[in-house]
Amino acid sequence: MKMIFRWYGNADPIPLQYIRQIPCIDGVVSAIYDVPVGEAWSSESITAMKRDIEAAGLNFEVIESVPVHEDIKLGSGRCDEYIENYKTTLRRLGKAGIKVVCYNFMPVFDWTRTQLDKRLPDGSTALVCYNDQLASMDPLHGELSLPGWDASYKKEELFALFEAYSHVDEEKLWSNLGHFLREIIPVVEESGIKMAIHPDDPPRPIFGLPRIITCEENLDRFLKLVDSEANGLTFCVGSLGCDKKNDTVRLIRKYSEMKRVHFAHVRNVKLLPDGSFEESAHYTPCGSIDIKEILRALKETGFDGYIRPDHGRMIWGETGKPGYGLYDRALGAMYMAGIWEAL
Ligand code: DNO
Repeated sequence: MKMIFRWYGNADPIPLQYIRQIPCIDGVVSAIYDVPVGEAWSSESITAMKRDIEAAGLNFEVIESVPVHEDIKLGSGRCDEYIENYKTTLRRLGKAGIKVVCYNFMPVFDWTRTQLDKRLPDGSTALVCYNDQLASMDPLHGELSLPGWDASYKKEELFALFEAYSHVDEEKLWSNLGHFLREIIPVVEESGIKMAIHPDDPPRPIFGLPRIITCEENLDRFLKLVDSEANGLTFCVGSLGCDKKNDTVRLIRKYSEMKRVHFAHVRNVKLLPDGSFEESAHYTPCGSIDIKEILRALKETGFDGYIRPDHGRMIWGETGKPGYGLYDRALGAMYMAGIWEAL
């Protein structure tokens, strides 16, 4: 297992040197952020990022994310061209020594919360998702943009996207995902990369848009779309775990045994009776997920992929990108490294 830490490139307020000082960290997971979604990343940008990261004494083997253009998810517009660009990026990443690429197939919105700075009883702040608030949010008329997303849209673009998705139901989304995978998996097999899809967060349709990477049945279906080890998962414990029907400990054991988990995002969430959730500290007693059992499942199945602490709370007066401060994620990483060592 290699413990890595998400870093948002040179614009990230957290310097690589600070990340290097967390004892258990092997490397960072990052992305090229200044290329419009759909265009290919240049070899120069990839190499430059790798050079900066390695100069700080860290490894760079995982990308999160190469975003998938909406035309690919919709199967329309410039879909074919964007798939070709995606393949070009993958080939370049393979040449630069990248081993795992995380991506998602969520229509329009990546992770969604109703509040980014909910004060918890201990004075820290965390990301939360309350169902009643989510039900009353209207992305077409109200304000909705969350820091951390790889893309945000102008109002006119949003209207056009919602209109386009009104013709795409879950089955159509499955078929577009299948087409995308059949195109890219042979390329990554040659490039030595493993693809790792991120589950939908939260794992249910939102704002009337379809979401399919949500539960065991669908993860099984996903893995069969292209039955290759290179077609794998980012097992995001917090995303899948915010639906109480997903038994994350059993599922991570199952998919890790199948050698289809290449990257694990580990965080804890506190589930509320109506299906709402609050993100909590990684420490098992703080949330609803047994983090030590998650790590045990990985350990016992010989997991040799990458793990990163996922969203942290804001603690000790830190300000910054919600979910992506230094302190609480560092605590989470060390907590997990401690469990791993003890196991
Ligand atoms: C949230 C992240 C996601 C993830 C993408 C992967 O904090 O886990 O934004 O990076 O869904 O494409």
